[in-house]
Amino acid sequence: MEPPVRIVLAASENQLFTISSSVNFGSSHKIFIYVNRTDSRKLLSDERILMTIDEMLRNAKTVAVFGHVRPDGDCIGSALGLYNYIRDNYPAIAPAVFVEHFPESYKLLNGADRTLPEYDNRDVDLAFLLDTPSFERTGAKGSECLRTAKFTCNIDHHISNPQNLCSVNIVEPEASSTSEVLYFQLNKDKVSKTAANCLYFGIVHDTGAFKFSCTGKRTMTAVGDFIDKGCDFARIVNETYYTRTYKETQVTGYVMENCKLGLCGKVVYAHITPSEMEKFGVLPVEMGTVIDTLREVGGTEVAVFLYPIDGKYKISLRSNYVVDVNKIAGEFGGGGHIRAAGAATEDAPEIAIEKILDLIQQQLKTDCVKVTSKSSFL
Ligand SMILES: [Mn+2]
Repeated sequence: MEPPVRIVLAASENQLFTISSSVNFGSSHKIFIYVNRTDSRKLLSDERILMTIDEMLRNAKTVAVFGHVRPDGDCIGSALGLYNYIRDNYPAIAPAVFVEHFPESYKLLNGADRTLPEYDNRDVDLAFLLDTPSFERTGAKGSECLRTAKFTCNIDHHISNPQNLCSVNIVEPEASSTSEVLYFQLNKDKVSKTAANCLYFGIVHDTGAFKFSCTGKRTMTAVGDFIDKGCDFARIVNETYYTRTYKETQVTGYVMENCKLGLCGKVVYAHITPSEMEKFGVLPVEMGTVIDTLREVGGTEVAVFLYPIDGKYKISLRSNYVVDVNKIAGEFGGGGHIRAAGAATEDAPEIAIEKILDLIQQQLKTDCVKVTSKSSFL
């Protein structure tokens, strides 16, 4: 396998703009890597500023990996994929993965039981920030480490990413997942079955098991490679994506029973209050998949779900074909992707939903009455 070829396209005073042609299967998919030249922390001399992840790892003794707050499948999958890649190929490095609490079902991934919930102030040569588009969204107190580490690297696929957070920023908004971005930056021959399991898991979770429009040819190329490596693909989909705990099943049923349709049936929306969550005995981390069930309502373009978290409401937004929900999340100080985004609000859920419906209405250019029907078992 040939190593990625990186070509410098243009250089300005502050930024070296490069394109990597590591994609060697005829796709027009482009990878842009921004090397932050204002960042004086360097492991390598300036002439060697363009480097692969392997080059970064060869120059580091201590490595830490971070993700975002309330980590999802792609966050954990990419972090553990990198963890296993380092363990398999760089035995002298003991990588530390700092991630917040994640669902029990993710624990079938190798290394999931070795993760640490909070950065412990250790010295770090090389810190990775995965699946995270801002320092505010960094989980496990990682932003402290990203400020002090000798060298930092951000690998992500959020369209809201400013692409200047770290020393090196590998951000591909067109990619299905951070796990996909990461895989094409690694040496494929050095990706083991265990690392492949983690990256496959991340891709499955961010593509809704390959049914969201972010799924691309390259996504499937990666998955084909993982299957060649003996990845446990059937088990991972069944046991992590299509499995819910009993409590999660009950609370999902409750939300479905109370969801409403708006904008002539183009929007399905729901919210749950703190006391209702308490009644079901569920934590915010167990609410992450509710939106995926909500968006299954036929004929809808957008699904909106609000649930309480840290004294505020988390807004989850999903769209199918037309509405840019990243833009709507941006109105609330959040972001994400065009078809999947999130934010937090201090508004009461009814008020926030009213605002969201207005914003969707502007994009759909419909003059429908906002609320058209209430779902009910009657
Ligand atoms: Mn992701």
